[in-house]
Amino acid sequence: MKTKLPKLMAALCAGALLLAGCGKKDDTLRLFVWSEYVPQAVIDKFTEETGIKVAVENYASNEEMLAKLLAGGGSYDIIQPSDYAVQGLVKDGELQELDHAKIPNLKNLAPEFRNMPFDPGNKYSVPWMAGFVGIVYNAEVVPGPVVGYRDVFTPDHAGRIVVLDDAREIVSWGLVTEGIPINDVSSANLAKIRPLLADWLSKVKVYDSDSPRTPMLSGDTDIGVVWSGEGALLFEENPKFQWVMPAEGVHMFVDNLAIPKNSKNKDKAEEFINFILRPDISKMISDDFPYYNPNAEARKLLSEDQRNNPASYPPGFDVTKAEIFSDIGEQASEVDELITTIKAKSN
Ligand code: SPD
Repeated sequence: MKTKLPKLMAALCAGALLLAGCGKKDDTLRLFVWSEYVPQAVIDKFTEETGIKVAVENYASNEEMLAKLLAGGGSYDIIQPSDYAVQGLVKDGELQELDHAKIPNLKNLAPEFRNMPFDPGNKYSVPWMAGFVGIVYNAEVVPGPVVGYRDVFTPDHAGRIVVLDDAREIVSWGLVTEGIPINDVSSANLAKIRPLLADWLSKVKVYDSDSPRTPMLSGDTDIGVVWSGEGALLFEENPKFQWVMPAEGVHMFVDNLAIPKNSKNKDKAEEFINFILRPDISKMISDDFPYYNPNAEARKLLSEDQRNNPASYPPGFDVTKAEIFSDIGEQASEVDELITTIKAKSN
């Protein structure tokens, strides 16, 4: 036994993900972030400048991220939760408090993106990008006018529609169409919008939260309800892809960086957060993923074309008055169940 023990220890050390206790600490920064949101060039530049290695894992919804994080299925140093997810994580004590002295570039954020209601004082989170969910359509095929959700889910477009695979988002389209506030997700309100959503979803061809622009580009779909960054990329590709802020109502989402309570690399995580708040780095993010950039200094570096993209910066839309999702606690499972059931029935 005595002779085998060192070999066993060596094997365990070699195979272990976290090497603490084996004389060496794993100092790779582990990111768990939305797909199609963090440019590889940004990661590479961070590693080049700091020597810190980065590993990236992706998800396609807040719920997917929360399920994995809370089940302890991964060991992450940075996550990228949206507004309502930050609020829930803070409430449950799942995030580490940020040391603002280590993040001096916080000053670059536009005032309206500091101190947001889901995290007053940016105690636990820092905005990455903001955006909207709206309608995109191929004007060469869809004659219009397209002003709201009701113009998307018509018999004419049946089988030619792409939508986000995101239950909370889909439910919000039904709620605003029925004149119900987006955060009023009671069982009674869900029952009220069920027939409308069942009708709408029966006409959907593709559910895609990762890259809903892909079926639009390939011509598999003609119209869809997608993230504004995806609409902006389509518009950049070809202005025949028109962007519409739905007349029934639009909310804004704010996606953030935050450090989970189990991260052992807090200093490096804060270094990364400070890095992405640099105007030149934040511009690199906008170049690849043209969402609404909350970094006022970075926005000054954008080209006129970037600032005039109607999906990135919708003309006349006042972000300071925009509604934002809030944490709905236990009701989240009812939202998920509603959409899962409807989708299963329309298959
Ligand atoms: N591909 C990146 C998509 C980011 C979308 N933000 C999520 C908002 C959820 N309410």
